[in-house]
Amino acid sequence: MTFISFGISRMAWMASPVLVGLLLVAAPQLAAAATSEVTVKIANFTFSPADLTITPGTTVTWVNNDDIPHAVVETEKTFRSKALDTDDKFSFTFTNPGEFSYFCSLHPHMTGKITVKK
Ligand SMILES: [Cu+2]
Repeated sequence: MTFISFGISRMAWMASPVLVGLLLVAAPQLAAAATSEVTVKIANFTFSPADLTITPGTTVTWVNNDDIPHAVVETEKTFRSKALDTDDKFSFTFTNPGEFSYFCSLHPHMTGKITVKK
């Protein structure tokens, strides 16, 4: 009995620095992810801002302020909205670094870019 409880407490003692280390590594990233939200307006057939740089974990929300429908489609189909009517929104959370070019599938001359930098 004494031997078993000694074994468990020793395991817990060995594991705790690892757990604390994991929390220290994970906590700042969770906090950053929770606070990063950016809006891209769609108005007058233009994405605004059309060129946006963010960090991983950021959620971008597109809002259609025009009186006609628009859609947001990434060139390599990383994300794709349905047709957005007036005041409709579409959100995508970027987890990986990279450049993401997108356009409106209804008006392909409307283009924008999201750059995700570490
Ligand atoms: Cu459009």
